[in-house]
Amino acid sequence: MKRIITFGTFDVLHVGHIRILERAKELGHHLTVGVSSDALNYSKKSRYPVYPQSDRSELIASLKFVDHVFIEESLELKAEYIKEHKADILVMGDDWEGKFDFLNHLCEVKYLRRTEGISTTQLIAEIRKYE
Ligand code: C2G
Repeated sequence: MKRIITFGTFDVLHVGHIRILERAKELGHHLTVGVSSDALNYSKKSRYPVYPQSDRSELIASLKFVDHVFIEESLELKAEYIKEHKADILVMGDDWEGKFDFLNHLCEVKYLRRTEGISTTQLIAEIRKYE
């Protein structure tokens, strides 16, 4: 029984988000997702996500391959979250390649390939064209 944990903002949900969560779940039996808080996003990017954290976590929790969702309050708490949720594998997108290898004494750390050609930033730009 392998427990997987992964993290993300998942703003303006799209197929890249769905695919990485589905592939993360295929690595084990139970998938926990840390959805980053609005405050964490603001501190990193100086803007709030389009969808508030309550909507983002509700959308992620509704996916059939997601078993549990919690709010990620800080990027620095990964070790605590891994222990709290008893994760055997940490999954991150390959844009984070190598960045979380220091956690491999706690669990296996895997980076999965991102879906090319789609991103929340691109979608927002596309939608703006219709204004
Ligand atoms: N993703 C993907 N393909 C895309 C876009 C995103 O596979 N085209 C993946 C990312 O690699 C990530 C997840 O979808 O694993 C969520 O993406 P973001 O919302 O951009 O997450 P991010 O802001 O990188 O997470 O602790 C990490 C933080 O929560 C930040």
